Amino acid sequence: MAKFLCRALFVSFLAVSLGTAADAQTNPVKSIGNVNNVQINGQQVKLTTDNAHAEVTVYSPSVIRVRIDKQPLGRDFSFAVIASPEKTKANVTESANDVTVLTDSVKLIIYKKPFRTAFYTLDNKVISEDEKGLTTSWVNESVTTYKHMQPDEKFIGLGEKTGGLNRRGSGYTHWNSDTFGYRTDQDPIYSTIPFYMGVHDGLNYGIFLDNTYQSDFNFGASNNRFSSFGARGGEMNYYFIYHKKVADIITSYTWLTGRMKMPPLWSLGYQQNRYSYYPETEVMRIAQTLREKKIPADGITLDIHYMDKYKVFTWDKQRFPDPAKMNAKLKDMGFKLTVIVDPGVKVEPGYGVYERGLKENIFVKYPDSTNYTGEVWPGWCHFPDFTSDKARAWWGTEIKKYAADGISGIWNDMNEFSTWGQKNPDNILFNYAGLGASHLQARNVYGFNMARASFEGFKNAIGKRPFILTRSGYAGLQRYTAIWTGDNRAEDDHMLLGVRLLSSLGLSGVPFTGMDIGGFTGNPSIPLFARWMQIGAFSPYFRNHTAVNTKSAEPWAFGEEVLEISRNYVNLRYRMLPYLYSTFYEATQNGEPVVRSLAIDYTHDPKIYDTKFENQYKFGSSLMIAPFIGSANYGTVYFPGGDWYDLYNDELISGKQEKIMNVSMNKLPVYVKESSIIPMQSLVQTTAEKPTDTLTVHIYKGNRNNSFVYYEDDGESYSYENGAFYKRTISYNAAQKQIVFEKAEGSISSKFKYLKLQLHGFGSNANIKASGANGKVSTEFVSLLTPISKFDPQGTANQAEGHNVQSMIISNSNNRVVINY
Ligand code: NBV
Repeated sequence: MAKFLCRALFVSFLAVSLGTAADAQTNPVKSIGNVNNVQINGQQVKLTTDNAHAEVTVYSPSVIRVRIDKQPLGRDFSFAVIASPEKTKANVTESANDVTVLTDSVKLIIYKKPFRTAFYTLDNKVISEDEKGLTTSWVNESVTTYKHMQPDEKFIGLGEKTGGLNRRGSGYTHWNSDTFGYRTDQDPIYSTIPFYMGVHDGLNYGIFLDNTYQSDFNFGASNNRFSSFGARGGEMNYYFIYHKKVADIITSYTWLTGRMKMPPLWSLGYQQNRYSYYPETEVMRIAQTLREKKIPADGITLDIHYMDKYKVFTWDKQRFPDPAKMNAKLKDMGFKLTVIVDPGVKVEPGYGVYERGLKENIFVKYPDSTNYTGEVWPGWCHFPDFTSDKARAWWGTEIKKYAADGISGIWNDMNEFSTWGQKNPDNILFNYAGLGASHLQARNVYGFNMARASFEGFKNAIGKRPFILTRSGYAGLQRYTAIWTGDNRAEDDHMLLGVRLLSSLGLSGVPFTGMDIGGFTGNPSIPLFARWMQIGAFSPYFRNHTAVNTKSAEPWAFGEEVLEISRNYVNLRYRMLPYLYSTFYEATQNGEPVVRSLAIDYTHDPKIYDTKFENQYKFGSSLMIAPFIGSANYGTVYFPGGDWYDLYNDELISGKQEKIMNVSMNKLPVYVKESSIIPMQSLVQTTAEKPTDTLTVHIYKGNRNNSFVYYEDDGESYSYENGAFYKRTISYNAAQKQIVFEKAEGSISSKFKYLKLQLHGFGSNANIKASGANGKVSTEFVSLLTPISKFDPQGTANQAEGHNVQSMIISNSNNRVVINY
C-alpha cells in the first residue's frame, strides 16, 4: 500500500513539474492568444490578439483569406495570386465572444478567446475549423495552423506529391528539390503547390497556403487529432475556398492563381526525346524514322548535349553547325524543336551570356554583394535571380537567340535550383520582387520565375504561343508553363505513381502535365513500355524520354508488337485532338484539368479512394482510364455512378460496381461515360498536316444530361483572345431525347466542312432525325485499333475489333441543329 502511495505521489509530482515546465516561459510554443481589438472595414476585419496581428478578407462569396503574423502585417505581395478581392456582399458583425463574417456561400466565425476560426455552411454544418486548444501558433519562426480533423475526412491535391490519392495519414514538406530517380514515396520532389482540398460528410473545401518558405502539411500523420499547415518563416497566409463541387473549388483556386493560356496545338502532339539526340544527323534520323514507321509526331527535344560544353544559349558547332537550317528542314517535315535550358550560367570570361549577366548585375548574391557561385553542368556557375524583374527581362533578351534559330519550345530544367542536387547556402540573397529575401524564402519560387521569364521572353521573341516546360514550380505555374514530373524510373510503380502525380497536379490547378514516358532511369520491360506509351496517349504532355546511359527507347526499339501498339495509340491520340484541344480550352476558361482525378466528379464515393482504384482517372470529361501494369492479365476496375461504354467495343457497363476485366498489353482499358460527346478527326502524321474536312462527333446514348464545348482556333497565335475562334456548345438532353448543336460563336469558320455523327448505343432501329440539316442514317463499322499482327498467331486478329454505330453526315453550318432520336 505504502509503495503504491509513494508511486502515485511520484507520478503526480512528475505531472505537476512537467506541466509547469510546459506552461511557463520555457514553453517554446507561442500561441496566438485572445483577441483584444477588432476593426471592421467593409469586407475586411483586422484583429489584434495577445501575441499577433490578423486580417480576414472576403475575396468572393466563396473565398476568404486569413493572414496572421507575430508582427504587424507587412507588404502584401504574392507571386502566385493575381486576383484582388471582389466587391462582395459580406455581413460582418461583432459580439463579445466572436466576429461573424457571412457571405452568400459561407459563414466564418472568428472566436475571440482565444482567436480561432470556424467555417460553416449557411445551414451551420462545420466545413473546417481550427482545432480547439491548438489553433495557430509559432515555434521560433515556424508558424502553423491546426484544423480539427473530421472522423472520415480525406485530403486530396497538394500538387506534385508522391503517395496516394487520399493523403490522410501522411505528412509532406515543400522544398523544391532535384530528386534524380526518386522513390515512389519520396518527399519533397521538384515543385511546391501548397493547395489541398478536404472532403468529409458530403462537404469539400480548399486551403491554399501562400507562403514560399519551406512549408509543412500534416494530414493526420502520427496524430489522430488535426490536419495542419505551416511554414518555417513568414506569415500564416491562407485562402479558404468553399463550394459544393470540387470542380468549382479548382475554378476559384485558379481564379486566385491564374489559368493557362491556349497551348500551341503542336505541343499536344507526340514528342520524341532522349538525353541526348546529337549530332544533327541523329536528330534527322529520328525525325525520318518517325515518318517512315508512321508514328505521328510533332516534336523533337534536344537535351544538354546540343550546347557548347553545356553553356546556356550556345550551340556545339561540331554537332549542330547550322541550327536554323536544321530547324527549317524539321519544319518541312512537320516537326518543332524544343531545347533544354538550365539556369546556371558558366563563369567564363569572354562568354557573352556571362559577361552580359555581370554587366546587368542580375545574379544571385551573397550578403557581401559577391555573386554566388555553385557547380553544375558547365562547371562553376552564377545563377540569374529570376525573382527580379530585371533578371527576367535580361533572360528574355538572351532567349531571343533561340527564336532566331527557329526553336519553338523551351524546356527549363534544374531550376529547383540544382547544384548537383547539393544543399544551397541559406544566406544567398534574392530580389524577390523588390522585397528582398534569403534562399529560405526564395527557393520555392525560383523555378516558377525561371519558367515565367522563359514564357514572357520567348512569347515576345517568337510572336506566337511558346511551348514552355518546367521541372520546378510554385502555385500558379499554370499561367506560364507545362510541367513534367522529372527523373522517374522505368518501373511499373513509377508509371502508376506518374498517373497519380498528374491527377494531383490537376486537382491543384495545373492542366498541362506529363511524365517521362517509358521511364527516365533504367530500361523498361516490353509490357511496361507498351503500357506507358498507351497511358502517354492519354496524358496532356506526351513525351517519350530516357536517360543518357539507357538503351534506345523509341517506340521501334522494343520489337514489332510494341511498335504496332505504340502506333495504334499515337494514332488514337492524333484522332482525338479535337476532343483534347477543346478540353484544354475548358482549362483556360475554368481551370478544370485535363487529367481529371475521379475525386473531381465522384468526390463522395469512398470507393474511388480505395488504393485498388486510386490510379483510375478521367482524361477530359468523357473518358475513364484504368491504368493496370502492362504484364497484368486481369484487373479490377471500379465504375462510378452512371453507365459506361467500353471504348473499343461499345459494351455497356453499369456504374457503381467493381468488375474484373481481362486485360492485355496491347489494349489500355478505356471507358466512355454515358451521354458523352467526343469530337475526333482523321488521322494525320503531324498537326502541321490538315485533317480531312469531316469532324466525327461520337455521341454515346445515356440517361444524364451533358454538354461539351467544341473549340477551334488557329492553334498558334493569340488572336483567339480577340475573338478569332470557332466555338460551339453541343448538348445531350436525355429527357427530351435530343442532341443540340448550338449556333457557332467566334469570328472564324471551322476547318471542318462536314460533321459525321456516330451514335453509340442507339441501336439499329433508332429513329434519328436532324432538323435544319439533311442527313441519312446508316450503319457503320467503327474500329479504333488496328489488330496487332504478332499477338494472334492463329490469325483471327485480322478481324478488326470494333462494333456498329448509327452514322449520319451533315454539313457543318454555323446554325443551330437539333437531332431527335
Ligand atoms: O539534362 C539532362 C537531364 C534531363 O534529361 C532530365 O530530364 C532532367 O530531369 N537533367 C535532368 C539533368 C540531370 C540528369 C541526371
